[in-house]
Amino acid sequence: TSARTSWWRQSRFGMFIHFGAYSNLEGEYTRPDGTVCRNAEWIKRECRIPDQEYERQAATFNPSAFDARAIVRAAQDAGQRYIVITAKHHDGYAMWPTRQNTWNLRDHSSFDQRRDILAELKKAADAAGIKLGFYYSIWDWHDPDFAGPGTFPRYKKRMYAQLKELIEHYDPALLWFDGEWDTDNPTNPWSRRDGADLQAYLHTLNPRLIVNNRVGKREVADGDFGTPEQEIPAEPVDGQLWESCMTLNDHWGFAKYDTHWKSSETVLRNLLDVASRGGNYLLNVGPDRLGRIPQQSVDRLRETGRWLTAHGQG
Ligand code: FUL
Repeated sequence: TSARTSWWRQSRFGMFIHFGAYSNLEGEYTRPDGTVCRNAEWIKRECRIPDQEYERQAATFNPSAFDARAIVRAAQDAGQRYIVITAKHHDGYAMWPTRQNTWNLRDHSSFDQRRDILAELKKAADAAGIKLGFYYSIWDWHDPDFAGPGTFPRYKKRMYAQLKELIEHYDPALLWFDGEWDTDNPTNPWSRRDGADLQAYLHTLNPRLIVNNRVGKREVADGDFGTPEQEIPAEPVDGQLWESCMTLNDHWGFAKYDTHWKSSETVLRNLLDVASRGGNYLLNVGPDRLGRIPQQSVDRLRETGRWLTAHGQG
């Protein structure tokens, strides 16, 4: 209903954070023969990194410089009112201490075992009056039950359990699903019906939860809002709420070689363009392997916020 989505509609500007085990590679994988393959959050698949090798590198992941308060401050400086962070991307690696497997930041890393970055972010966001949401990939490259013959129900059960953990432990205001499609992944068993069932289930856990349309098949009836990616649509589709998500350079996850930054003028123009058409703008940052938002991103966020404040929009 409109009361449920009211905070989100009024927010207009949010921060997307792509951070996961892939960040540890910082966009580059050196093959055994010495050649280098580049990618960001898709590096496992696009560079065909063998499972064991990807697991080995993830075990060294130690984002010791992750600073939730600094991240929230950067969002606040930009005039952003909500944050959506990848709790689990396609590589299946959970960024919280899930009890459903050991493929997570607590059990499979070199990170301080007492720390929980989602809890830290929740605390910092609450203190600043910023809403927190989680990105969660339905598609999972790591869990053998995702694509195993007849094993999808088992996967789905674990996925439900993980989402219950997220909702009960961190009380997110929003869930941002992804990986529901079957173009890159023809064997993706996710159906329209799965989407509707999941959405209903989530609302039994928290009736106020806002959910994007990738929970189903990106149809107008799916979730609460449409999710155009790297583009600003001219018109909303059938009056559906929408949020345009965009990178600040050319990648979602950290890629050390990517210096193709948008100017703060471009960011601002996009934001005003989106807002004038009634949408939300979800602008991405990709922390490095230590958990730090690149300075180029921080600078652009600050410049955008400065303009908004100077013009009474901050
Ligand atoms: C896409 C994903 O495949 C990308 O890695 C990224 O997360 C983007 C926001 O959504 O579907």
